[in-house]
Parts: sequence; C-alpha cells; structure tokens
Amino acid sequence: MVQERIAGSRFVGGVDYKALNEHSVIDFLSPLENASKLLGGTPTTWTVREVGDGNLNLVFIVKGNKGGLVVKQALPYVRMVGESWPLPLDRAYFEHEALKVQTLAAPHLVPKLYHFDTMQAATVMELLEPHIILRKGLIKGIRYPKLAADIADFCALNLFNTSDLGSPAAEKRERQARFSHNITLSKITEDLVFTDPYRLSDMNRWTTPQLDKIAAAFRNDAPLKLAAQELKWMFLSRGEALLHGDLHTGSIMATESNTRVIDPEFAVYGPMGFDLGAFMANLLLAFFAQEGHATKEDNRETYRTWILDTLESFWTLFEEKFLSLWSKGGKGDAFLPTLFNDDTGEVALEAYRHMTMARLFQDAIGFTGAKMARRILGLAHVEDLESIADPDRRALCEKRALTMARALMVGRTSLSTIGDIRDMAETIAKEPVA
Ligand code: SR1
Ligand code: MG
Repeated sequence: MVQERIAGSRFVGGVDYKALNEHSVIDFLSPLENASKLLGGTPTTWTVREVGDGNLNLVFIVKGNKGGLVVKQALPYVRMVGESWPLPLDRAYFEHEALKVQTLAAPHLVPKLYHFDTMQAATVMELLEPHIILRKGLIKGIRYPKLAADIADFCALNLFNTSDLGSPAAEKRERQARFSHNITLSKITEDLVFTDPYRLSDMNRWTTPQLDKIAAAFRNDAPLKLAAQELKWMFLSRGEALLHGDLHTGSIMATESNTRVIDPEFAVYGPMGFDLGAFMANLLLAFFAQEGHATKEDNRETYRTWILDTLESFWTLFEEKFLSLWSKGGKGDAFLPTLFNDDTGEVALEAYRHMTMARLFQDAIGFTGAKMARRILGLAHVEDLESIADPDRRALCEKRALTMARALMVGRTSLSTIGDIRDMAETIAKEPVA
C-alpha cells in the first residue's frame, strides 16, 4: 500500500504497514521515548482500548501509571463500509499536517501532538480527558458555556491565518499545493455532500417509507440542485483558506470548560463558509433532534433555546474575531494596509470588510443547508437523529431539518442575519409536518 503522491506523504503506509491491534500498539509505542515517559511504568503494565467510533479510522487509548495518550491510525479502507471501499493512508499525513498548522494558529483548541509514524500512518497525540465527543453531549442535553466562543476562535484564527489575509502569498501557495493532494477525501465530500443526496445512489439511505416522498422531491428540485452545484463549485474552486474539512460535532471534544477540535483529515483549501456551515449545520441537526430526545420529565425546551443561543453567539463572535484580526492586519498580501492608510481609504476598507462578512455569512448558510441534508438523505448519518428509536418520531425531526436545509440552500442570498436563521429554525420547529 505505498502511496505515491507528494514528497511529504509519499511513504505514508509503507510496505511494513499493518493495522494495529490492542497488543501490537504496545510494541509500536514502547520504542518512543516521549510516549514511554508520558505513560510511565513498563509497557507490560500499559492498558489499551480501541475506541474508534468514527467512519474511518482506528483509535486506541493507551494508559500507564503516569498518564495516557491516543494513537490514531488510518485504515486502508472506509471503516464504516469495509474493505470493498479502499481509501489511501496518506490521509493520516494530511491530518497531521493540518493539526500542525492549527497548533500554530490556536494551540489551546487542538490536541497536543507527540509523534507521527509515516510507515504506520499513525499519529500519537494527547488523550483528552474527561472530554467527550460534543455530539454525544448534545444528545444528553449537556450545556457547554464556552463552546460558541471557542469554535468561533478556532475558525477565525485558522481561516484568517491560512488565507491571503493572514499568510504571505508564497507560503499560502505552497500550503495550498500540498493540501491539494488530499484528493480522495475531498472527492468523498464532493460526492457525499453535494451530489449523492440529489440523485439516486446506492450509498444513500433515509428513514423509509416516511422520507421517501421528500427524498424524491429533493432529486427533482431544480432550484435546489442548482444551489447544491453552486456550493459544490465553490468548494472545488475557491481556495480561500485551509479548511478543517469535517467540522461537525463529532470532530469536537468538550468538557463544560474546555473545547478541542480533532480529526482534520479532510483538510484542503476551500471556501471559508464550508467549515462555518459544517458547525452550524450540526448545531441545527442537534436542535431538530431534541424533540426525539424529549421525555416527560424533560421536554428539552430550554435546551433547544440554548442550542440556538450557541448558534447565534458562534456567528457573532466569529465575525467579531475575524474582523478584529483583519483590522489589526495579518501577514497576507491581499488588502495591504499601506494602500488604505488615509481617511477615505480606511473608511472604504472598513466598509469592504463588512461586505465580505455579509458574503461569507451567505456562503456559510448555504453550506449549512447542504451539510444538514447530506446527514439525512446520504450515506453517513448522525447519532443525534439515528439514536431516536421510533422511526415516526425520527422522521418528524428529519423532515423539519430537511425543510430548513432546503430553505438555507435556495434562499441563502436573501438571508442576512443570524437572527433570521434562528427565527427560521424556531418557526419550522413549531410548524405541523405533512
Ligand atoms: C465515507 S466517510 C463518510 C463521512 O465521514 C466523515 O466524518 C466525513 O464527514 C465523511 O463525509
Ligand atoms: Mg472524522
């Protein structure tokens, strides 16, 4: 399984690649000095648990008498489907490279990196404890007071710093060229997010028969398909910044006081709105799923309000942070401040910054819609909805989410504030569903 792509990733998954197991991971770690130090004791005393519950990789938690760490290894196929769907191992390289970039921009919001093994396509990194996957917390109804601000910071710092506002052109071009080789994972996004939900595909699934009509309506909806293709075109062609590429609530680990973003294996240059939309889509999916998690004791009303508060704060804080980074001036070659350092220039540039944020908002909500629809009509679904056991109840939540997804995609250019998005979600959640 030798990958012949680019210098840095060429040898990822070399001839001696072997999928690790709970025994061999100890042999893999024991020669690593920093890992042994962190774990403490002797390798025979270390305990291992494979905990990967994502769609693609193996994840081992290893603990010793002093501490713990995580080993994440790429498999040569899509874990959720099996060996019939091969996948290049060099995604581990892109993930590690993206984590390095993110560590420079926002070290407090990503796990610490300890080691990357090219041959085994494996990264050794910080064990985040007592963090849990945010999606699971949202299903349980846990509130995260720092979430909106932390993800707003993560997005603003990474998107700004890797764009032509924050990076000198030569540096940005080199990085963009490197990540442009993350072709297979980008193609998954192109197909699963922007294409498959709008055509018949063996990969698609949905709650049937409840959603059969709406799934067919999506496949026959020309304005919606145009919107999806316009977003896909943006994803393919507009290399604004290095994206995380898969910023859903399963890629965030959180406690009530700490937030970390993991799993950037889909990293690629693309439109900034894509990451912003991914996060907002998953908040909205969590919002619409709450009705499925309501019980007699807890109708989840106040929790739903908290999710929408988080959505609103996220956008507001992102905008504030991005604008402040831009006003302070980055190292980028676009909009050199020296061109605008007279009174008229400053006013014009400030107005332009606000226009850019308005455009970015519309991009982001278009991607929000696309990322919502794919999780209901496409291959990879979300636990928020999947864990609603009663299919009628689940379908009700899903239909509402699809109604919102369509409205965001088709109507994105006539929506202008995050308050509009909140109102739309609240209205759709109250409407009767056919
Ligand atoms: C075949 S991979 C399916 C999905 O899992 C990842 O989390 C990405 O979202 C991808 O689209
Ligand atoms: Mg992932």
